[in-house]
Amino acid sequence: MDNASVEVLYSNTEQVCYDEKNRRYTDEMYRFSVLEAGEGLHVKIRCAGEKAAFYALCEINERLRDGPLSAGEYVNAPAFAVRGYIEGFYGTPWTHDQRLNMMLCMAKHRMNTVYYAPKDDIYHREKWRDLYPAEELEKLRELLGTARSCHMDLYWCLAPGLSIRYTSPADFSALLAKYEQLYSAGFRRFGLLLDDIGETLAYSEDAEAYAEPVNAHIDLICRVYDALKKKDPGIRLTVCPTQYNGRGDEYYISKLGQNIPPEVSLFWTGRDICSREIGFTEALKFTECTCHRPLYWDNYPVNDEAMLHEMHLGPLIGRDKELHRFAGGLISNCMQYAECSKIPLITVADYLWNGPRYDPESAWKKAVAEVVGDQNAASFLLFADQLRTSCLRDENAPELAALFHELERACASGDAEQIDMKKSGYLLRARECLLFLERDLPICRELARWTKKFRFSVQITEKLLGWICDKQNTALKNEIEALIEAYERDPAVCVNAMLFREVLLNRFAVN
Ligand code: LTM
Repeated sequence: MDNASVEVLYSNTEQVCYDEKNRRYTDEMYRFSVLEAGEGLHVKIRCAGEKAAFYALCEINERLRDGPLSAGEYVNAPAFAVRGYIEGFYGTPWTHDQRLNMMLCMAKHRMNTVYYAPKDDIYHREKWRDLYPAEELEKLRELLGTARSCHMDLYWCLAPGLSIRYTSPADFSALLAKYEQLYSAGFRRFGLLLDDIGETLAYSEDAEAYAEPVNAHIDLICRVYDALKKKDPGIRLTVCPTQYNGRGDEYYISKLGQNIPPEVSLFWTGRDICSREIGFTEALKFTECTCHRPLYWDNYPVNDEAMLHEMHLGPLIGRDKELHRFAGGLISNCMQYAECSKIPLITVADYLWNGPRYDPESAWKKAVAEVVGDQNAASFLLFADQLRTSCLRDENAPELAALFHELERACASGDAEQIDMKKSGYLLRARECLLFLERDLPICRELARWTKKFRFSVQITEKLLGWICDKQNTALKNEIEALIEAYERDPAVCVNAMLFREVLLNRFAVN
């Protein structure tokens, strides 16, 4: 902000404000007045503390991207109290720099929570008993420092469930020693993750002592929480249960929830592992049965395991606008592709800040512009349009489908100018996009597999655009069919070949 003066007044000695709209106390609410618009801008921020002042500045910056600030009063507070992401996927963990960079980016979008839980960090899961070597610990310490400086709560998580003996005093000591190591590095927020482990107790001593896994899990959670609380009453603990999706009234999750302290947070992925929709009635059922508000571990945009051929670039959709009233928070599980994850994550941040006013498509366009740059956004959107397939939706490439429709119409009416305009407009953007994707940038490197498929898709589209107005050309039709077959052999998910086939089968034809 050039020629601007910003004044911050911390107005509440209790460090919290009452947010009428969401009916809760929060230290994240702020007001600011813009006293002079245009040149010589003067902004006065009033809030409870530094975190809210930081959020006010983030909003001011974002508004300035769209043009000058209008004079007036602005008041804002987040919908969800807990807003964040988790590095909780299978696959190559992010690098240290990617982690730092992601945290700064998401803090700017007013997320406030990060979970460190990469399944393939061996010290997190496979070798959970081993302490971090000094160099690794130092990186986690630095991560924590950055989290503090940008007002993020960083949770460090341990996943001992693959091999722990619940009855073993040695294993319990190893578990505490690991938390102790991270406590000494400054961590005060922890996770105990029991997802993706066997559904029966593997050791006979455990089976004898506990009879069923849920009893072992309750006992472990209570012992860990007690020990950590004794060390420091200020610590926080989040648990991921073994049954982490469903209706919320099942035996395991009800018993677990009812028998662990209410202040321990409980992760829940919704009806499914990757839930297409998350509604507030399900959240209510979960709360009623477990005595905990669900802390959603939202498996979007993650694309590991069975989803590894998909690239999830679309915006978050299918989450109830009022979910914040019934949930403890929402934590979005990311892709191993850090740069690409930013696009959907920015839309998640928008939803979490203001669910009732969230508009997926406009949030998405802004996110794309931020990540790839304003000058590349229009052409990149054409590619991103083809990378929407995920657990959230089956429909893909609505923009391309619309183009086929428009061209059919233009050909039917013999409007040569329209035909030319449509074709050349699309192909120009596609070529611009391919030029961008060839650049040596982190996001382009991450997208390489999908770029290859997109190049193919553009080639088929170009031929189809010719064929729509030249349907007697059977040689061209055969050529396109052969190309579609080859296209389908590449497992990377881009436009569904069905769309191309529908054009060839005249499903878009105008009668
Ligand atoms: O969702 C949970 C709680 N656990 C795992 C994640 O680590 C994994 O990334 C996702 C998506 O495959 N599915 C899981 O079950």
